[in-house]
Amino acid sequence: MSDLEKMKKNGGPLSVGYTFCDGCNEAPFCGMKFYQSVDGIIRIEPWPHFPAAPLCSKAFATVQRLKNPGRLLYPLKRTRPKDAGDPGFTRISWDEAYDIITAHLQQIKKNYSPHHVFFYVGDPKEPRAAVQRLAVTYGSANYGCESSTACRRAAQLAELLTYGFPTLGNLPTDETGVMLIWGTNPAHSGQPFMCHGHLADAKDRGVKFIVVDPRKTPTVTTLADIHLQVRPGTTAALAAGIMYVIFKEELYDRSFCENWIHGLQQLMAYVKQFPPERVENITWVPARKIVKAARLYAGNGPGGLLTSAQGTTHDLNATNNHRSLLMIPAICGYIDIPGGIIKPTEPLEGMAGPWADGPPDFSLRKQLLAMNTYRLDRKAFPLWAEKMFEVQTNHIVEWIHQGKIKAFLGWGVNMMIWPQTHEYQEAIASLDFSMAVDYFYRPQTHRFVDMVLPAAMNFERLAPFAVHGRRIFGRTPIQPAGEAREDWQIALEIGTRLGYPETFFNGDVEVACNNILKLWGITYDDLREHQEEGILVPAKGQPIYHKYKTGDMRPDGKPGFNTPSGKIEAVSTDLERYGYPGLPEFKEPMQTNAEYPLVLISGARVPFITHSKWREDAPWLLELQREALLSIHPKNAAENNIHSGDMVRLKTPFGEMTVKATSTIMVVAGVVSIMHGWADANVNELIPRQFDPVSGFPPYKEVVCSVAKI
Ligand SMILES: Nc1nc2c(c(=O)[nH]1)N[C@H]1C(S)=C(S)[C@@H](COP(=O)(O)OP(=O)(O)OC[C@H]3O[C@@H](n4cnc5c(=O)[nH]c(N)nc54)[C@H](O)[C@@H]3O)O[C@H]1N2
Ligand SMILES: Nc1nc2c(c(=O)[nH]1)N[C@H]1C(S)=C(S)[C@@H](COP(=O)(O)OP(=O)(O)OC[C@H]3O[C@@H](n4cnc5c(=O)[nH]c(N)nc54)[C@H](O)[C@@H]3O)O[C@H]1N2
Ligand code: SF4
Ligand SMILES: [Mo]
Repeated sequence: MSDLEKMKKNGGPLSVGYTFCDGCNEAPFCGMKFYQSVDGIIRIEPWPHFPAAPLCSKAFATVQRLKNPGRLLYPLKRTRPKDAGDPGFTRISWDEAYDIITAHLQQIKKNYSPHHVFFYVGDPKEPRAAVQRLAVTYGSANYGCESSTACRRAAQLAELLTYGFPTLGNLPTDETGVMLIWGTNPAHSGQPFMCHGHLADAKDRGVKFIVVDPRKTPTVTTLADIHLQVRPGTTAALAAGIMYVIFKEELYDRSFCENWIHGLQQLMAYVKQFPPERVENITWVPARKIVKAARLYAGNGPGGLLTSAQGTTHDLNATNNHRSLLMIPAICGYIDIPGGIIKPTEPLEGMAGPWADGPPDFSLRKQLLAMNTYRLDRKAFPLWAEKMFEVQTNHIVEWIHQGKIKAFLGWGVNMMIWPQTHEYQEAIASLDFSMAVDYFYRPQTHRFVDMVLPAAMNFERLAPFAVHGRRIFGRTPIQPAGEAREDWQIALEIGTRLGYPETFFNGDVEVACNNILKLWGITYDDLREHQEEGILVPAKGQPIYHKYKTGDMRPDGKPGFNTPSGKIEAVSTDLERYGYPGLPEFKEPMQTNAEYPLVLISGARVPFITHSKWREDAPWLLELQREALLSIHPKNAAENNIHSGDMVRLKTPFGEMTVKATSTIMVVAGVVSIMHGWADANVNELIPRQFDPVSGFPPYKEVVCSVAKI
């Protein structure tokens, strides 16, 4: 008897359904199977056959979130002025909401230009393809997202400049001898089975691990043979020190380097300035450990890499820090070999990068490119604007004050993402019109907008479907609560009302999904027919390696890497073209001093919180941590007479706040760490509006600070 039959027999659930978890904003997501009775969804479990299976605490909490009585259920319109304190939001109909939005969009287009409307999607990535289509069709080049503000894109830019293809590294394979894990803690931030479980299996197989992190994370304690407990923001110096040893001891892959690295001699000359003893002074990592790590990595190939979307790019040297660590596997010749860093041979045709961004034809990438000259970030971050589809949003304050933006349309917006948050809140509040689509009313964001629209949750939506490798899965939504609508539906309906019913499929999300699925000759009905196992779009052949030799790395089919020189670029010709230094140079991070003796890492993930989400959304999770906690090393705690549970004043040169401290050896002495996203302890008010000159990223993990008991 199946589980379902057993439950039915006991008067249990009546139907099963399938959806994806959106708990950590990952896309692709983890699959969940749910059981529904007359009381709604009463049970979830991992979706059998789904590639990302065991679910974490957040996935189970999505059931409590679904039933949360505090959910947004109707469109809301502001009735009081922005400075009134209480916005006086009142319920309106969807018709009225759309009338207001389209009237503003049409007027701004007429009086200014379509580029004066800024379209934005936060970290919840599912709305992206539809919103990008909306922005481009309306005619705005100014579409940005959380990834182009503070997350994946700076690392991606570094990868494109250096390797010519995007990669955060790979999970180890049977061939891998050693892994370099740099600035990521997948034990807390990654999908449980997809990531940390695979690493633990590799450890059992005998793969060696080097983990670089200022904190003693569970990734360190479960995996590391060598832990390099680095001073935050000094990646380029540590990487140079490791390369110093690899070159000096001739452990590098000479033939690969000579044939495939552009600027090899300059790199060798540059890293000569970084003997391990000097690097120890800069990075706090003992010289002997640097030597040991270099020998372990270069001597036990093939070596893999796993690095972060953000651990090494939240500082003022973001691009070069990330570029420098990418050069370590490169000089060892670990690129595109079995067990090393691999560019997929046949990614699903039609996909450009992460699935959430949608296929180029659907997201209208060509049209977006054609409008490139109207992008607001071109002046401040020209190389970024050339390489990245999304606008770097951190200068939005200036653009609003200069009258270059008149309206802001956002899905999944959290204004606390920005450093000196209040400046963004005030700027967005001053616009002619702004709106945000969300699950909950978030005062820290919604107090500053004109309209808040209710989004259907993961169980309640059909779009988007999921793509894992070459396998595609659909879902079976339940009726949304109240008048909540799918993110895609909202974007498609706005587009339809703007006068483009065909482009927006008359607001029908299934027709929109079918428009994409036809790329692979299937429909949503086919996905329903193959509900549990999904549909595999077969590859034409076996994976191939050394694609830089075969011409499979470049769109023009010529041998080499997809960079201007055709080689991995130690010296980036693109950076030089824009007047930046070509080498991944080290830049001293902010200096501690008597007033600010500690370094602040903000945003190290905890397993049961995602950014600004998951506090009151699901009280089950709130039980695990009720308030913001500042981790401080016992030595620093003792120096300041601080005990776990004490309230302390955390101060940087840019702001201060009160927070509870916890004394732990998880952080290295000299560093304190706190999660971002707490509305009543928003650490980003303590971060300055200073930016890496290439990527425009803020220094979330670099700022100096002091901590005093109150
Ligand atoms: N100090 C510091 N700041 C950081 C970071 C750090 O490490 N340190 N990390 C940065 C990084 S990497 C990231 S990715 C960003 C986080 O990016 P944010 O965009 O801040 O992410 P969230 O807070 O998860 O989500 C934003 C809002 O989306 C809503 N939401 C959730 N799901 C959906 C959905 O499906 N549809 C809609 N319409 N709304 C939804 C949530 O309720 C929430 O209000 O923060 C960045 N900021
Ligand atoms: N539970 C949960 N999961 C999440 C998220 C979440 O908010 N909660 N967010 C999702 C998102 S949007 C993202 S981008 C990913 C992020 O995923 P990860 O990048 O793995 O995030 P963290 O777990 O914070 O790991 C980053 C590590 O970098 C370290 N670090 C800080 N500064 C430096 C430095 O200068 N050098 C080095 N080497 N390390 C440094 C920190 O101590 C931290 O342990 O997680 C995703 N998954
Ligand atoms: S790792 Fe957890 S929160 Fe993230 S998608 Fe999977 S189950 Fe959901
Ligand atoms: Mo992120």
